[in-house]
Amino acid sequence: MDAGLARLPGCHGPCRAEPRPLTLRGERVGQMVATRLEAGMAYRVAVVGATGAVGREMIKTLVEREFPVSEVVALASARSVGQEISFGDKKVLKVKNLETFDFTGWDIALFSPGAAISAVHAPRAAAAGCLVIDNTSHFRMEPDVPLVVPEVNPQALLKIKRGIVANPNCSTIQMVVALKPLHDKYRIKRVVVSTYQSVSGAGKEGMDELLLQSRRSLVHDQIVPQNFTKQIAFNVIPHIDRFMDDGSTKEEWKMVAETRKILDPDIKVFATCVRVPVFIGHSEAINVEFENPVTVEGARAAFRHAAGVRVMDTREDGGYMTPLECAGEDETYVSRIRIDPTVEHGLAFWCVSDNLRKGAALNAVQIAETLVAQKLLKKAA
Ligand code: NAP
Ligand code: 2RA
Repeated sequence: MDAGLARLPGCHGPCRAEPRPLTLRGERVGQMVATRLEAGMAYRVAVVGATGAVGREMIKTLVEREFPVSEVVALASARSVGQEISFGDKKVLKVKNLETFDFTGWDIALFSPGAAISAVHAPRAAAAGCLVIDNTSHFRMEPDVPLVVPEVNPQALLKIKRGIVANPNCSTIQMVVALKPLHDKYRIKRVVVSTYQSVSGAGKEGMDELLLQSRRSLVHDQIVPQNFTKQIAFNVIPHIDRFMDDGSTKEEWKMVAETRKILDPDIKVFATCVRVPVFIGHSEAINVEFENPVTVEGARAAFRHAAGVRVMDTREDGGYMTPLECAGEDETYVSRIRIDPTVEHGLAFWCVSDNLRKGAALNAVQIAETLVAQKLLKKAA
C-alpha cells in the first residue's frame, strides 16, 4: 500500500488517509479562518430550521469545525419554541421563534426551514444586514444569487448582491465535487446520472417514516405512506419532488440546472432520481462523456488531487464505498471507476456522500468559512 493510503473503519479497501483540504489561492481555508479567530474576529450566527435534519447537522458542524462564533441562536417554528439543543458540550440553546426574530446585529444566518419560509424570512434577514446562506431551493436559480460549492466555484462569492448565497441541492453537490476535477482535465460534454437517495433527504419526517414502516412491515402491520408516494421500507421509489411538464421530476431538473449554473452552462445532464430505504447518504451512478480521451488511471489521479474527494476503488469484494459507511463523513467518495465503452471518451463511476453533511450543513459552513477567509463577511454594526 502506498504511504498516502490507509484503511477506513468498516471498509475493506484502501483509500487516501487525508483528502486534500479546501484551499484558496494556495492557502488552506481552515488556517485562514483560524487566523481570523486569533485576531479576535468572531461572529453572531443564527441557525434557522435548527430543529430539522439539516439544522441539527449545521449546529454540529459549526462546533466540530470550530467556526469563530461569539453567539449562536437556534430558530424554528412556533411549535418548537423553548426546545433545547446542545451547542457542543457546554452550551444549550433554547429555540426561538423565527417569525418574531429580529436579525439586526446578527452577522450570518444558516437557513434550512423549507423553501416557502426562506422566501419570506431570508430577504428579511438580509435586509437587516445579516448575510444568509440558504439551503432551500428557493433562491438557487436566481441570476443575482450565487449558488456555491466551495471546492468548485468559490469565485461566485465575490458577486453577492442581495445578501443571500444559495446552497445547492444535496444530490447536485456531491456530483459537482466529483465532476470538477474531471471537467478541468478532460472537458465534460454530457453526464447521465441515476441517484439512490436516502430518506433523510426528505427531512426528519422521512427518516421517521422509514423506521416506522420497517417495523410495521416486519410484523405485517398496515402501512399508509405519508411523506413518500408509496411504501419506502423494502422498496425503491423512482420519484422525488413534483412532476414537471416533460415527465422529469423537479429533483431531476435541479440536478441539470444547478450543475450548469455551478460548473459549466454547456454541460448536458440527464438525471433519474430515486428514493431508497437508506437513512443517510446519497449514492449516484454517473456516466460521463468527455471532449478528450480519458483513462481510468488519469481519472483516478484527477480525483486524488481534488479537494473533498476520496477514492475508494480496489476492484475486490468490499473495495468500494456504500452510504452506510459514509454517514457522518465529510468527503465525497468515488468508487467503481471504469471506462464506458458505449460512447467515445466515456467514463463511469459510483459516487457516495452524506447528504446532511456535504449535501447540506457542511457545504453551508464551508461557504461561511470561505467568506471569513476571503474577508467577505462583515461584522454587523
Ligand atoms: P426537516 O427535518 O423537516 O426540518 C425543517 C426545519 O424547518 C425544522 O427545523 C422546522 O422547525 C423548520 N420550519 C418548518 N416550518 C417553519 C416555520 N414556519 N418557521 C420556522 N421554521 C420552520 O427538513 P430538512 O431536511 O432539515 O430540510 C430543510 C430544508 O433544507 C429543505 O428546504 C430541504 O429541501 C433543504 N435541504 C435538505 C437536505 C437534506 O438532505 N435533508 C439537503 C439539502 C437541502 P419545526 O421543528 O419547528 O417544525
Ligand atoms: C432529497 N435532494 O433528497 C432532496 C433534499 N433536498 O429529497
